[in-house]
Amino acid sequence: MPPPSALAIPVVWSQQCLRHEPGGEVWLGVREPGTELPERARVILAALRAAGADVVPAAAHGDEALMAVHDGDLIDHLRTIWAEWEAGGYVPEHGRDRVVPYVFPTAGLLAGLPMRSPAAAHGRAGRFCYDTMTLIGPGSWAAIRAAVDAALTAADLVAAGASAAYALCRPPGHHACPGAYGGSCYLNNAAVAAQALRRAGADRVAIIDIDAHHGNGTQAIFYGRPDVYYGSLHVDPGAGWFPHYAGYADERGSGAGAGANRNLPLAPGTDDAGWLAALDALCAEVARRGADALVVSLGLDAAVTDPESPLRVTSAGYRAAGERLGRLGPAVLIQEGGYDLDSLGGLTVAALTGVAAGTRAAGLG
Ligand code: SP5
Ligand code: ZN
Repeated sequence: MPPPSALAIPVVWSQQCLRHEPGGEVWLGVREPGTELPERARVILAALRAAGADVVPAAAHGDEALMAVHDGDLIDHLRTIWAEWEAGGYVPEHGRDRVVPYVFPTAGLLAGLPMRSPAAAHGRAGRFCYDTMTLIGPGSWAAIRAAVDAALTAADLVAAGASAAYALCRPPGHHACPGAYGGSCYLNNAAVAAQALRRAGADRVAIIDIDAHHGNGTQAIFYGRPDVYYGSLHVDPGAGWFPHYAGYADERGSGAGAGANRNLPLAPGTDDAGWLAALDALCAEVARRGADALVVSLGLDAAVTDPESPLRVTSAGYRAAGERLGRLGPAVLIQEGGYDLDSLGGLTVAALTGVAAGTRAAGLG
């Protein structure tokens, strides 16, 4: 028996998630060291182990849920582009040791022409990647796919009756769209988990995204669907923040999905009080609409210590958020962003400790 103080939420993990080494990110034309590092997963795992959490290995899953949320040609591209890059000689001939695009087939470039599949790997890269910050190297695919398996394993645990399960996904996923990747994300782990819960029998799934950035990929995947609600609190893209083109309050879903999307953009500098008030509004909407299961995109980058966002949430704020989310229902928690290596472990433990308290208070487990 673990001590009663042990963190009672299983942590799903695969060592493969360490194999993605982006090797930096090209920001405004210059390659920088980047912040989405393997060390992020190491510090989170160490903190959760120290808090007494059980670590469960990610189990291999088939592609069914993945294929339901992403285009097959994006998945094929991610699976094969590194081998093609290597075979194409980009490393020895040009000194390019990662896949990074340079031409993007924007709506303006195509101007009505059909999408092509460029012959050159360096031309094709921009068909699927929408920024220059999301590089691919030799171990990337193994990690990308392992992160999906971790999300699916956590969804299995909740579908089988666990009150909560956390997947330590790396790379993160919420910026990955049906047919495009970016924002340090490749495949959308949270969307795959939500889809798996639907297949396991949940009629209505709610995704709440508390990463500091808007989850434009998750929004895009479910924008026209009424069965998966997406709600996000994030730094206001209109104030100049990534992803710049999505995350505005007037994006409410389309067609059958109208009303099932909610964005609460927050001013830079928002602290615990403002952030939790926004979260309360999202939680109230989910409770009002009803949901059979919850997926949480758990980014820790809203923290005051984080270098990638101007939000000012404390560790106590994350614990309080976890408690609110835990009260809402059985929850699959998916690791998203969070980049300050010194505080990241403690923030994750705080959030999950709150979730465990919330599920206990709600009598869920
Ligand atoms: C999952 C997640 O949190 N993705 C965040 C991606 C947003 N990255 C935006 C990066 C903007 C440029 N970073 C500035 C680096 C300056 N040295
Ligand atoms: Zn983020």
